Amino acid sequence: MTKPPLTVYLAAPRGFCAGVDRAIKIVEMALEKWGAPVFVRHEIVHNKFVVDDLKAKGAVFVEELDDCPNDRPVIFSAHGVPKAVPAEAARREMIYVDATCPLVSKVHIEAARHHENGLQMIMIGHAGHPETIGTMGQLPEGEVLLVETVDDVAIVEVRDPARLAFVTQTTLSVDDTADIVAALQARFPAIVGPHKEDICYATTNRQEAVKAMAPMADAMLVVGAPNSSNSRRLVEVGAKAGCAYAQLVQRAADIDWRALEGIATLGITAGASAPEVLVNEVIDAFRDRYDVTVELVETAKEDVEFKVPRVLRVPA
Ligand code: 0CM
Ligand code: SF4
Repeated sequence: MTKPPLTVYLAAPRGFCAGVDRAIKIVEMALEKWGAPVFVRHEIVHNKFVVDDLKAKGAVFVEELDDCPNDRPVIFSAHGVPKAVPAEAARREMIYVDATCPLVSKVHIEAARHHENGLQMIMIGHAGHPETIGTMGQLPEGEVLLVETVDDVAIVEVRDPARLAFVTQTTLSVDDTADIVAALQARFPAIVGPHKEDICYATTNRQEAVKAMAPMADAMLVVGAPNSSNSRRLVEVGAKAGCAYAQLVQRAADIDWRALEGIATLGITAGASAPEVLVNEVIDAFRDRYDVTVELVETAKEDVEFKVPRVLRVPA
């Protein structure tokens, strides 16, 4: 039986970013250095496949430091942690390694600097996301106000409108965040902040590629996890850019074949925490059913790399 033709538009850049790559390597290095078990506070990156692979090598994933014994090393995830977490680990004399992405650490430093200058902080982010919890946790309780939407900006109660600064989560929608920043600047003209926002290069580039790909595709799949903020934003960006069906899939088994009946073009991308093997698994599943031609939709080239410490040092 002949297979129907399908053009697959493959977004570039897609998949692993420099921060994810570094965080995974840090866990692997810790396992080599200290042997199993090594504890990891929170999923090192938001991907079950990555986590399961590290579990098989001897990593133990927990949500809180309280769930770790004193005498085994613990690694903090790429999303960052409140200041109280390393402080507690030090108090318990634990070996800990911080795998926070340097681009998240940069936001932590910004927030601390504004606070030292006497400015009240507003964070644009999603409530409950570990990165938001980590960034807000750089300052004393109650010092950072969270806004999630333009509507929140209208009701946020600040100490002094003349002494304000903002930071953002790194994995937000570029367009939605621009609207929130504009609303903040309209209500608080003196507010201080980054040039645009703190969204990272990887988030920005993956959204740009989706914007180029989505209008050409009958349907679009984003390989990524439901708890991955940057992956979920890619689905939203795809739908907003005009793709009639944009869906998140963790791997090939999640594909809803019935929903895809009759398509002639398909866009595929992957969140910053999704390994390329899962992208290939999804493409292969389409090859089983269609005569697939792959076309790359490349909107940027990335060469960002973050150094992994050569030796994992135990904090003094
Ligand atoms: O922040 P997000 O939920 O997108 O995390 P992730 O693990 O899916 O992606 C990488 C990162 C960071 C910080
Ligand atoms: Fe760092 Fe951005 Fe990757 Fe998050 S998505 S780990 S901020 S490079």
